[in-house]
Order: sequence, then structure tokens, then C-alpha cells
Amino acid sequence: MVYGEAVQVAKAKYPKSVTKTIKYGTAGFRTKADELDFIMYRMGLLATLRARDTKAVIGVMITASHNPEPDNGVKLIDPMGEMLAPAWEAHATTLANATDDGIAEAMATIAKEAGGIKEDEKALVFVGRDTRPSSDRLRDAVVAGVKAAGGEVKDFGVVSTPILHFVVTCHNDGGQYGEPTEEGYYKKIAQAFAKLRVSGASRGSYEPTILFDGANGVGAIMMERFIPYLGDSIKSTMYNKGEGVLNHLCGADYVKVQQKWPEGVPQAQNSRCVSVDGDADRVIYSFIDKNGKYSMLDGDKIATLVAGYFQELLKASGLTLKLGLVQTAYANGASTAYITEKLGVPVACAKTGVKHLHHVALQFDIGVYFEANGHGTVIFSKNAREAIRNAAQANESAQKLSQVMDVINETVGDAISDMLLVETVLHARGWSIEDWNSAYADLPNRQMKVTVADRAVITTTDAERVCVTPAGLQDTINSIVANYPNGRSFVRPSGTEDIVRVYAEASTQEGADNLAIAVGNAVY
Ligand code: NG1
Ligand code: ZN
Repeated sequence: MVYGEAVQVAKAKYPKSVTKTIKYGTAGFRTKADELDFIMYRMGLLATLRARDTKAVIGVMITASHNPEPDNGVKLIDPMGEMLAPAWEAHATTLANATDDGIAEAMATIAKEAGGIKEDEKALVFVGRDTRPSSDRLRDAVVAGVKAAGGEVKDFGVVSTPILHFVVTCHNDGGQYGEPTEEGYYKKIAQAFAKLRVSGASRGSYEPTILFDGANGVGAIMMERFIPYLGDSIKSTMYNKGEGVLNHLCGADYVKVQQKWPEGVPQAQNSRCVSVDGDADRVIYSFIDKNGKYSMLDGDKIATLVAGYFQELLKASGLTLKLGLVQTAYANGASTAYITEKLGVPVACAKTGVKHLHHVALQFDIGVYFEANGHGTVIFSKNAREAIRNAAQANESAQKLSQVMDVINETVGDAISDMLLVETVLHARGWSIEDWNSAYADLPNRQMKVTVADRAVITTTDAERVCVTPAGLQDTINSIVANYPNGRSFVRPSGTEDIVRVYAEASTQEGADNLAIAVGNAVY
């Protein structure tokens, strides 16, 4: 029987242990690690089919990002580093929900729907994992899946999500984007970064010193390996290197959501603290000023800093390329006002989830996209890339643009590459973190989670800023918001948790808190 071995191995080693229906969502599959073995196995099967379908290497990343340590998850990476194509997200859901005996039929149906995938064609799958204790075991399950479907595996071991995206892309484009190895990633980025500061690492109020909060995860390991390549161009002191619990009271998600300094990092005044999340694809900055006041600089601050710098370089180089910024509804209103009114850079709003932002960013020659939580990157159209590289021969600003392009990991949001991008802009401007922070002041805001019987009853439109159902909810939200100066609030069902998220901002923290509570009550 076709795919018979896939069924046999499933029954013998990876039987289905969960009966409830599960869905491949924005974060792939993510849940308690104990419930994931059969899903990992099946994603190994699916990655093999997808590799045959695309005639390219497919990536499988085992991580639950910023979630607590007992969780885990899996995401597939398409050939050019993109998130899995929507039709294949549906296939992933089908295969994950099939019975053990139904696996062969599900695989055959997927193969047929994809236009006839031959079961004996070669397939290569790149696998990476984060530092969770369960990730090693779950890697074995993915490998078993690939092998049962007749494919081959290259295991990158413990690696960040963005490095896996990078190597998949580099392998599939024949090495044009870079060398498809972890070392190739460090080399490409470090070389470009060093060129941007040949005149010395200190400049004006900028000092090349950072405190690095590794969230006790893979980001710390990647950064430690990266440091030798970076030489003196940046001095990073490492904290939360794995001595504590992953993502616990530290890391990008904790710092952003709790708006607190990470534990385990000394509270040095006027020092930049860089926090990454559990798979190193998000980054958040924070600092304590000379008066002891704490400030957090999120994805919006990064996006506006970067977009402003690109605008300046474009102007100086004389290149007429369309620059734009993509945010989500969670972007602080003050950041949107700053970038549109002060800098005059167009801003587009996308639904939550980087694949949506990425898609919208494609409409620009240079698309800067960031979620407020620090996940994002910059992408360049083919036209922009060529124009910049050509102009770089004779023009200093274009040359800088070209080097900045090589610091960026375009394949996906990348905490370490984004950090080096921020450091590049701060260095170019001679800015301290305080200078950067003073560009605009965030509107006070609050995020809340509300548990409801069925979150699917809430549907939204206009990039999730307006509720369509239940009937009347949006009118109620509007009438509540009207009571708060500078008030803005929206609700949407989470794509990764069984909750509804409420976001509110207002001119005071008390106002934002009360607005979130009032809107939360209207949802409940
Ligand atoms: P959900 O749970 O759909 O809000 C969260 C984040 C997203 C994205 C995904 C994937 C917020 C408000 N939401 O999505 O931005 O990062 O997880 O990990 O931060
Ligand atoms: Zn992450």
C-alpha cells in the first residue's frame, strides 16, 4: 500500500494521543509538549510531501517561542523562508486530525490535490529545534516522519528560528542569499555590520555596549557563537544564558507585556538591555535612565527608527524607491502618528501574524514590517535590490544602504539581526537609547485576555480593528471609547490561545486600564 510504512510507524511508535480537533494556526501547532509526539511525526511526513511538491528543501522548526517551558510547537518553512502556503496549512490540519489508519489516505489525498506528488521522488528536510527539554525527543519524531515517507533529513540541532529560515532560503536559491550554514549566517551579517562602522565603534552619544537578555534560550547560544565574528564592533555582556527557566521573568515577551526590566540582568543606569524571545525571532530594548525611570522600546520604536533611517539614506542617495511601513492594530497610535505625520512615510495596517505583514510589505520597494511585540524585518523588492547595488558603486549613501541590506535577515523576523540593525542606526546617528526613545512618547496602553465560551463568535474586519459579530458589539465598544481622551480599543480572538485579546490605549495609564476593563466586560 502507498504510504503503508507511514501508517505502520505511526501505530508502532507515534500513535495519535489526542482526539480533539487541532488546527495549524499562526504559530503552526503549539500546545503542551506531551501532546505533540504524533503531530511532530506527521509534520515530518508532511514536510516530505511539501519538499517533493516544491522540489526544494523544506524546514521544520521545533519551538514554542515565548511560551512557557513545558509547551512546544512546530512550524514548517517554505522554500524561500516564507511561512507555509495556506493550502498546505489546511493539509497540515487534515493530516494532524486523521486517524492512525487514515494517514495513508490523507497523504494520498494531499498528494493528489497538490497535482500529483510522486511518492518515490527525492526529498530533503532541514530540521531545527530550540532548547526546551522536550525538543530533542520531538526532533526524533519529526525525523521518523520524514524517513517513513522516504525523505532525508539534515539536522541543524539547536538553532534559532531565523537561522533555520536563512539556511533553507540559501540552500534553495543556490547560495545567492548566503552560505546555507549557521556559520554562513554569522559571516554574512558580521561582515556587513563591521563595514558600517569602520570609522570606529563609538560615535557621539553612541557606545557599542549592550546587556543581552537571552531569555534562557537559544538566542543566548546563538549570540555567544556570534560574538567572535563581531569582534570589537559590539561589546555584549550575556545574561539569562540558560541558567534559569526559559522565558521565565525575562525575555522579549515578558519585557514587552509586563513592561518590566528582565530578572537576571543588572539594573545598570543608561545601559541598553536587549531582550530576545525563546527562539530568537523577537527583540525588545529597554533601559533605566539617570533618574531611575524605566522605559521599554518595542517593535514600533524599532520600525520607526529603521524606516526613518532608510528614508534619510534614500534621500541622500537620490534613489526613488517606494518605502513603506507595515504595522498591526497593536501598533501604538503615537508611533503611527509619528511615522505618517513627522516622517511622511506611508503606513499600512495588516492582520496580526507576520505572514500577513510580510504579504502587505511586498507592495513596497522597501517594506519595513514589525509587530509591536518586536517580531519583524525589512524586505526589498528585486527592483530595489538591483537599484541599490548598482548605485552603490558610485554613491556613498547607496553603498550604506547596500551594506545595511546585508545586516538584515529578510527571510523572517530575526532578533539578533534586528538588534544589529538598530545598533547600526543608533551608531550612524550618534544616538544613545535615550535619544532614540525621545523621538515620540508611547500612548499609555493595556493588553488583556478575556476567556469566553466560544471565541469564534467574534469576527473582525479592517485589519481586525472593527468587530463584525456579535451584532452590536462594535457599537458598544465605540460608545465606551468615546468617554476616553485619545481612546482606541479593539478586540479579536487570539490565533494561538483559547482567549479573546483586548487592546486599549488612552492619554493616561489609568484611562487605558479602565478602557480595557470596560471593553473586556462588554465582550464577556
Ligand atoms: P495571537 O495569539 O493571535 O494574538 C500572538 C501574537 C502575534 C504573533 C503570534 C504568533 C500579539 C498580540 N499576538 O498571536 O503578534 O506573534 O502570537 O506567535 O502579540
Ligand atoms: Zn519567537
